[in-house]
Amino acid sequence: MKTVFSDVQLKHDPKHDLADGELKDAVEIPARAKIVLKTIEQSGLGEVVEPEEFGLQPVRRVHGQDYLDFMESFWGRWTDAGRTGSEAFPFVWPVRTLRHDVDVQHIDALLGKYSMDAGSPLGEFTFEAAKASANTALTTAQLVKEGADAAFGLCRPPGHHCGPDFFGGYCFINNAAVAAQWLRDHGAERVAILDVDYHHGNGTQSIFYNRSDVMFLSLHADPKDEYPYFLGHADELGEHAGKGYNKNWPLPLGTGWDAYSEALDDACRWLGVFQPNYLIVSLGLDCFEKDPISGFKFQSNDFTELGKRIAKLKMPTVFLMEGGYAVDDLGVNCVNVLEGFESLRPSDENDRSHGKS
Ligand code: Q9C
Ligand code: ZN
Repeated sequence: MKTVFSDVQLKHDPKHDLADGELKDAVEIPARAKIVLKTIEQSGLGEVVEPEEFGLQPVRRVHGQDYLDFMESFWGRWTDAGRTGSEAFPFVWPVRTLRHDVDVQHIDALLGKYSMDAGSPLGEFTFEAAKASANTALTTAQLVKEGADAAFGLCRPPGHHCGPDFFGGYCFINNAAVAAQWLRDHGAERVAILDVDYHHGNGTQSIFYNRSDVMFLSLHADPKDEYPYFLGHADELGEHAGKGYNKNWPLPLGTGWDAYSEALDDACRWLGVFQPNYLIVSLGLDCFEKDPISGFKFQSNDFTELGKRIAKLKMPTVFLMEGGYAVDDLGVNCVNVLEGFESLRPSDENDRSHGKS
């Protein structure tokens, strides 16, 4: 299968990560994408192609114009405000009892208004890289729409924590949501998103929570014990038209492949009933036992099994990278998923465009 990636995605290069009461070294770094790219190039998976430019129109289908305007204008405002730091961290939010109706203009107020946490540094090139990452997701979806059985978008920065009008969890544009909406806008009746990142995909869930045309299924560390804490619980089943089209499998810290695969089988049954035209996999690789910020116990081989299980669904599949921070092993773990998939679905035999020109 093809991989989509652009070097522009490397321009988001955060230095710090506010975690555990300390300013630590950032973990969502360009080296993640570089090692995945290198391992893919050394594998027999297939060509790496550059994303096409889709512009902001498909992104606007998911994110509010005011949020996108803020992201676009952020660095200018930051430097105009005399800030010299190379990256910004929000630190005040309009929580209960504070006003949402005030038209805030101060840079620190705007940072709080449009974010969910203080752990996602925003730098000069962050939004440029996020737009390139969204183009990668869209190009990957387009390859599958045009007949590829599957394709891999090496998205980075990731997307699944980012909501309609806020960034957070290292995410600035929700790549999976943008790709799902684009497939809907280009003729697909039903799209499913299977989120296998270690963290709950709160942004993606929220974007589609009231809708029956995009199903969201997520397996992740129980938010009782893990970020993002405030969403991702088992009783979140969708609302209004979306009731019954959202499902979470919160799993205990320490979960390994055996328990995980039972939940995954359940998720696959949901997908079998929904019968989406396309499956988008939010492919986090942070369930790995050596992930520095996570608490699951996947071995590298388990990622191969994950790929095989997804292949058995027999659905046109758009893989989009999300998290995963054990940089040294990230390439192998990612390629294991994709090769596991291809071991049951060789891409040359399954291309749905065969016979077409
Ligand atoms: N002490 C993704 O995997 N920070 N985002 C955790 C740990 C948030 C992860 C702090 C982790 C977000 C896409
Ligand atoms: Zn994650």
